[in-house]
Amino acid sequence: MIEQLNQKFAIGNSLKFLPHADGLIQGIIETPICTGSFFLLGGHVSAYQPKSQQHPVLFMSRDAIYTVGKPIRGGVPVCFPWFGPNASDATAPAHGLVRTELWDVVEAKQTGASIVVRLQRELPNYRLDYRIEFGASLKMQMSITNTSDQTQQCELALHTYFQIGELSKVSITGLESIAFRDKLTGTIEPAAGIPIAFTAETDRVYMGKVAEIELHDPAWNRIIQIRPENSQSTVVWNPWIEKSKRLNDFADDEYLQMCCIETANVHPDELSINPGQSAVVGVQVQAQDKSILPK
Ligand code: TA6
Repeated sequence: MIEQLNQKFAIGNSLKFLPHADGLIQGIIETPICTGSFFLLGGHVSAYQPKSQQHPVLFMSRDAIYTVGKPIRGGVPVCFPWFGPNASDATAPAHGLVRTELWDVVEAKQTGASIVVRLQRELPNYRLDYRIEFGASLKMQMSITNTSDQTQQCELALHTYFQIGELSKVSITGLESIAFRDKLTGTIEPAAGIPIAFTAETDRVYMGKVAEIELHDPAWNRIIQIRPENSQSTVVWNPWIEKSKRLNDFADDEYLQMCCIETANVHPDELSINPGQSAVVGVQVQAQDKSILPK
C-alpha cells in the first residue's frame, strides 16, 4: 500500500508516505517553507508549521490513539455528516462517520512553493473531496457532493486544534459581534462585544459568517489568522480541567496548551444540498509573528 502510494503520489522529498508507529499511513510534507502531515485515517491533517514559526500551529495530544475506527485527538478532525451526537441515533459515533474511516489519496502536486493533496471519501448520499494545501498558510477546502436523489441536510466541522503558548494570556477576536449557542448551558447568548478568553470549560457555537478570526498568543508572540470560506458557524472549545480528566486520549494538563476554533456549518446553520449539487466549505490558517503585523 505505501509503496503504491509513493510510486503514484510522492513528490521528491517534499511529500512521502510513511508507516506511522501505530500501523496507520501518514503523508509527510517537508518543503523550504513549511512542514506538515496528514493521516489517511479520517483525512486527518495532523501537523502544520511554517519554517518561520518556532512552534507548531496545530496541537496533537501526547495521549492520542492511532487506530482505524477511533478518532485522533488533535490536528483537524473532519466532523461529517453530523456534528456532536447524532440527533436520532444515540449509538451512532460522535461527530459523524468519516473521521474514523480511511480516505483515498486522489491527487498530490506541487503548486509554486506549496504541496497540494486531495483526499476523497464516499459515504451513503455523499462524496467528499478534500483539498489540503501546505504552504505559507494552511488551506483546507471540503467539497461535499450530494450523490443521492433527494435534498440532504448535513453538518460539517473542520475541528481544528491550535497549539498555544499560555492559555491564560490567549484571546480570540473576530467573533465579538456574533451571538452564540452555549453548549454547556443550552442557551443562546447575545454577542459579548469583547474578545474571547478562557477561564473555564468553553463550548460555544458562534452563529454567523465572519471574514476573519484571530487567535492572539502573546506568550509565543504570534497571532494565528483564520479566514473561513462559506462557513456560517464557528465552534470555540476548551475542555478545561474536569473534562480533560474525562478524556482518555488527552492528558490532564493539555487544556493549557490548546484551544479549538472550528470552521463549520452546524445547527442551526446546517448545509442543505440538492441532488447532484455540491457545497464547498473551507478555511485558511496563517501564523504571523505579532511583531511584523501592521499596527
Ligand atoms: O467541538 C467541541 C466538541 O463538540 C465538544 O463538545 C467536545 O465533545 C469536543 O467536540 C470533542 O469531541 P470528541 O468526540 O472528539 O471527544
